[in-house]
Order: sequence, then structure tokens, then C-alpha cells
Amino acid sequence: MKVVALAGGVGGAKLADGLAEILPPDSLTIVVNTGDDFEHLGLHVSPDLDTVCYTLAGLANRATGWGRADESWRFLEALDALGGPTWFRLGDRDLALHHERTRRLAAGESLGDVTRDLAARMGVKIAVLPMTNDAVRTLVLTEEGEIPFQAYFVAMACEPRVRGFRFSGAETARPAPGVLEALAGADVIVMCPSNPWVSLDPILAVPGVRQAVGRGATVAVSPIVGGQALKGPAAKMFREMGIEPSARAVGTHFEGLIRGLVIDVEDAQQAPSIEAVGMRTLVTRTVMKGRRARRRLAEEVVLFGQQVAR
Ligand code: FO1
Repeated sequence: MKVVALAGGVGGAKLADGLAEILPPDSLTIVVNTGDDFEHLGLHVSPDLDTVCYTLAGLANRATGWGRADESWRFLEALDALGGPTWFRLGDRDLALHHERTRRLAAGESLGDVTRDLAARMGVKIAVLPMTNDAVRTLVLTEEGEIPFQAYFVAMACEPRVRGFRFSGAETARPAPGVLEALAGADVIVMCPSNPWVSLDPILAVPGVRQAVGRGATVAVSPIVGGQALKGPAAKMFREMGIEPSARAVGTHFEGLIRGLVIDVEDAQQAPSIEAVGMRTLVTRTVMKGRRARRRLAEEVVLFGQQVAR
């Protein structure tokens, strides 16, 4: 059985980790958002690829969800003393990854090739693919103008009111080698509980990906539980886009694309209205508070995907 998961950010990485625990390595491919990538301090930073790889490798910082565990901050402290920009926190060990990726990209390797090799060196056994090797950059359209994603997310702490999003470069981007092949060969496609607006939509904006996802047995896991985002600004974004955040709103967002939506027990009463827009629902506990919860949710999601495939 082949499973492809689309992921971005911390929630996506957790479910990807659960899937990696229950499936043989050659059965699973994770396609990761690179719309959050940016150049910082002269380095190519790929936050979502790194969050997924660190999580799968067991190296992730559990408190933040991003960056590495057992991190030290000597570089950042020294940079601060020199008056350099420290708003985006790069730990010493994490820095080595950005440095090595940047060096190899400058030498002409693709992001996909560099990611495959660095992930393998961290001990990751499954295929982790960037959505594209081309530069696609998420821009947040706000009342204060168009803001690059990391400036909006980290420097401005998601404060400006959102009016929309733009994925600069997406129109001409090509899916990274392996992405369309994996989607076409998938028995089940899982959209992880990642932010629909800024983690999953950029992946779907890469030409050919939305169509491939729509053709598959695709199920999504709602990142909205009880009207709140489990982490990050998804609920705030829904509200500012004029939509009441709910599991149902996530279903509507992906209407016509997914065959099933996994929602939390807390939102069980929304199941009939979600099914009314033409998708099946699975009601279960979706909050992953530990390895067992990741595993159990992964098992249920794959089973649900197999059911909607029929
Ligand atoms: N998120 C923050 O809120 N503050 C940071 O200083 C920060 C640093 C950082 C460094 C490396 C990395 O891979 C991720 C980092 N993130 C940080 C998370 C990053 O902004 C991600 O794009 C978000 O988690 C959205 O997925």
C-alpha cells in the first residue's frame, strides 16, 4: 500500500511521524510545503522541510515544534552583540543544516536532492520531497500591504489583519521530481492537520498537484478543533477572511478536492453538515499529545482513506 501525505508545519510533521511509525519506509512519501522558505543571513532556510525531517529523525525540539532539541544559541548571542538581526532564531546545530543546504544549492544541486541526502544522514528512512525545486514564496496580503511569510509570522507575530495570500512563483513552478509520480501511485493521500491557507494551499498551487490530489483517494485531517487552531494562526486567518473557523470550514475550503474529512470528537455535531457538501467524515480524537496518539490517528486516517477509495 502506498500513502502520500501533504504536510507543512508542526501539526503536519506530527501526523507524518505517526504514518512513518505504522507504514514500511517504501510505502510512504511526504510532500512538504516550501512556501515558507526564505533567505536569511545569506542562508536558504526551509522551515517546514526541516520540521518534518527533525521530527521524523527524533531530533525535533518538543517545546517549540520547530528547530532542534538540545540546541545551543552561541551564534545568535554573538550576532546579537554585533547588532545583527536576531528576530528569526537559528540555533547552532540548526545553523549547520541551513549552511550545508545553502552551500550545496549554490553548487548546483536541487532542493530535492539536497533534502534527500541530508534527511538520510539524519536517519530519516522515508521519502521527504519538497513540493517544488523552484522558488515559490508565500506572501500574506494584509491591511498593511503584502508581507513575506516569515516577516508576517515571526517578526510581526501574525498581527496584521489578513486579506488574502499569494504564492509568488507558483504559476511557473514545476512539481519536484517524484511528487506527481507518488500522487498518481498513491492508494491513499492524506492532507495533514496543517494550516490550509499557508501550509497546504501553496502545495496545491504548484501546477498539476491539485489535479493529482483531486483524482486520488484523498482525506484531510482538520487542524481546527472546537473553533480553535491546535497551533498557529489558522483560526485567525479564517476569521479575517470572513469565515467562522470550524472543522466544517476546513471541509468547505477543500470541497471538491477531498473525499473525506477527519474531525475531532469535540466537533462531532458538524459531521452531518460536512457530509452534506459531499464528503465522508471520520470522528475521532485528533489532538496528538504523544507518540501513541500520533500512531493511533495515523492508523485511523489510513483506514479511512482506504474506505473512501472504494
Ligand atoms: N518560528 C518562530 O515563531 N520564531 C522563530 O524564531 C523561528 C525560527 C525558526 C528557525 C528554523 C526553523 O526551521 C523554523 C523556525 N520557526 C520559527 C518556525 C517557522 O517560522 C515555520 O515556518 C512556522 O513554524 C510555520 O510552519
